[in-house]
Amino acid sequence: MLVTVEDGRATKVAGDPDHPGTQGVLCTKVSRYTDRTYHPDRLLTPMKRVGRKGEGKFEPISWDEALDTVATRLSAIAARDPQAILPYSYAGTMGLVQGESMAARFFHKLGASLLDRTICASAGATALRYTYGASIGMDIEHVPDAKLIIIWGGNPIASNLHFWTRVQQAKRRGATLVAIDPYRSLTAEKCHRHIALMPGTDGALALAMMHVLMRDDLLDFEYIASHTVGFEALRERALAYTPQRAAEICGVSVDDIEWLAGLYGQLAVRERQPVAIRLNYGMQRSHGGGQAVRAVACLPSLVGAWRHAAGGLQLSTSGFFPVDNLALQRPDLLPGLPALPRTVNMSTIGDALLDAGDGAGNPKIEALVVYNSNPVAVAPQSTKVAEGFAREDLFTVVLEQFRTDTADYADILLPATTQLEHVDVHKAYGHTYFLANNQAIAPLGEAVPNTEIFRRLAQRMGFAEPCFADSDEDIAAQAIVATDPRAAGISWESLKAQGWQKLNLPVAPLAEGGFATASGKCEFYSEIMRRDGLDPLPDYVPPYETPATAPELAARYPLAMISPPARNFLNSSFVNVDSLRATEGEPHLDIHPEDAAPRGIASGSMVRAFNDRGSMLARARVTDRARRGLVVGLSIWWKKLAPDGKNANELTSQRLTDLGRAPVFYDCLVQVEAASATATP
Ligand SMILES: Nc1nc2c(c(=O)[nH]1)N[C@H]1C(S)=C(S)[C@@H](COP(=O)(O)OP(=O)(O)OC[C@H]3O[C@@H](n4cnc5c(=O)[nH]c(N)nc54)[C@H](O)[C@@H]3O)O[C@H]1N2
Ligand SMILES: Nc1nc2c(c(=O)[nH]1)N[C@H]1C(S)=C(S)[C@@H](COP(=O)(O)OP(=O)(O)OC[C@H]3O[C@@H](n4cnc5c(=O)[nH]c(N)nc54)[C@H](O)[C@@H]3O)O[C@H]1N2
Ligand SMILES: [Mo]
Repeated sequence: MLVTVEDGRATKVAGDPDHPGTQGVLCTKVSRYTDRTYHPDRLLTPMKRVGRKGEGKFEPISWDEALDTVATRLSAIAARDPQAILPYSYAGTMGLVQGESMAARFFHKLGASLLDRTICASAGATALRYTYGASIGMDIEHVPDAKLIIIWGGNPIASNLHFWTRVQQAKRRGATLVAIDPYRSLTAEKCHRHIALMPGTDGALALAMMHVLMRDDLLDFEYIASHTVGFEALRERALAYTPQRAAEICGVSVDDIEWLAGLYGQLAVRERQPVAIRLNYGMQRSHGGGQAVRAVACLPSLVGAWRHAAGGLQLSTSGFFPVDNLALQRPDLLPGLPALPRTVNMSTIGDALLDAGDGAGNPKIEALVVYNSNPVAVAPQSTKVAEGFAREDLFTVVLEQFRTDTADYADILLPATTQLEHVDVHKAYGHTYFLANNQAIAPLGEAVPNTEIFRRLAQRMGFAEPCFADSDEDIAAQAIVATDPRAAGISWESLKAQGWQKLNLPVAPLAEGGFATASGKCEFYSEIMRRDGLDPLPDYVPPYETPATAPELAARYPLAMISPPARNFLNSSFVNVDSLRATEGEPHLDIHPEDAAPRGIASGSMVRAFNDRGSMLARARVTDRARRGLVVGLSIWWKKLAPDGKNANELTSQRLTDLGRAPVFYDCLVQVEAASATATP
């Protein structure tokens, strides 16, 4: 991103036309980044709460008062049990410097509880680790040469624009595009074929595709023999998933499955053409999300798709980046090693805050320090999250740019800089370039970077290790493992001068195998999973909440609800930028005409979606974009900007995925009624 600065003020942001990954394009929301930075509601001084928790009444205080208050409270709690302190952070910035560097050092030295950062990607990352050994895959820069592109559980027009640009190039060159998505998203409607399965059933679909490939000998036997483990066992498993059986589970036609598997195998094996799968997050947000990713991840190895630069699969490229987490986060500072502090899962923060503790190794959480996250809006079952945050005996510190739903519960609010105002280094989302975030403007008001807040706190708490004096540039320089061949020629010095540098990777990284597993092969059968007490083969693990698995619940709440990201928001970021919120309008719920009619719901009317966990109001859009049995509420709205002060996470559950302990946002049964049928909220 290039920033134009005039008289110290950022006046324009634009994509860097020279960057091959993004080709000069910014997505809608980030192109409004200056509106966000200079937003009249920016938090510009430290504040202390003067109203009730959640009410949002604050008064400015000095940095000295704020830091003294925080240091005093944390020291007192740490003297009793540092594990009663919990950091909470995720995607506000995923920069290596402003994310988990100085913050991690601070909490490690303190001996605070560890946070299991599962809220987004851990189901799929765990599945890939078992299957490929790491989050690695094809380089999407070659996608324009693919002949078939399967967009599986992703909506790249909204959430991965730079990949979509390349998909369109491939389409112009004759590629077939397929979307696998319960919802006819902006992306699905532009694909040649859309397979609208029920949420959480992808594992069955992938196994039935394998069934067809095996039945019809559409297999790359040479690749399988040289670069995979467990083919015979996988064959036995897949043969149980006939297209007929999977069609019933997924709610799709047998023809959809036969057609897709046939085309995939025919192109890859018979015609030796590149076939690509972009696997995204949609399929990961149900009970069986981990195993679904594992099943899909086996497909390219069965047909030898990796042989081509434009073939294979990509979920994430993060495993390619040689990042020195030990230097950044300094886990060696933990007191009491080799024993570790307890770990708290961020995806069940509601229950964790409401847990009274047991006095023995599992204390009640007494202090919470939130940065880079808005859990009251984004974490599942948010009625519980808000109840936890409202605890009078909880001391809450929030580092923020804005007064979010979470900030409203803070005892102390600390103003953080935006990315125009600080230094950082980034891995990439879907491409393979390291990026430097150079500082463009001076911090606004009294805002300071996260790193500086933890540096100042460390000093007040008497943490004397030299790493607490590292500058942001020092930390940036420590982030990259200089000795790793993938980082040859890449250092902070060169990166900050050039802005971005591509990792040194083979053009088709898995063409000759070389997976990051212990065997060096793609593990259809995983001995490590067996040892971990898990099913060593991919399987279909049904959602928690379906008529088949929870018939009594489904009788009361017959509709499956998903709440994927809206195009103009970034999770809950940007929701408060008026121009972007105006484009999204208001919270909507898409519902199929045949589900709307019997409920007396007309397009444009207010509806209430509810289950035993909570409810939310939304404006109905009666549309066959949502398949029958499905409702879709694009997210993540700030609760306080919604008509009833609620969002989709009032309805989601705190249950976890089969692998990776991740949330199941899209495994959620609800009922919907016309809002007029209920009392006003
Ligand atoms: N504009 C925008 N871009 C973003 C974000 C954002 O909030 N806004 N968030 C960023 C982040 S943190 C992430 S993790 C990614 C997420 O972005 P994606 O990886 O695209 O994932 P989702 O948006 O969760 O879901 C994508 C699609 O999956 C579908 N889906 C839901 N359930 C299922 C299912 O069970 N199976 C299948 N096959 N499909 C399903 C949804 O209908 C949706 O159209 O996007 C990133 N990019
Ligand atoms: N229902 C439903 N819930 C979801 C999802 C979904 O699809 N549906 N998606 C899930 C996913 S994939 C993810 S990744 C999570 C994301 O959830 P979060 O990690 O909470 O991400 P955001 O909602 O973007 O909130 C980040 C906050 O960090 C702040 N911030 C940004 N930069 C900085 C900084 O430099 N310093 C500080 N101190 N603060 C900063 C922003 O102002 C913003 O309020 O939400 C999850 N929740
Ligand atoms: Mo995410």
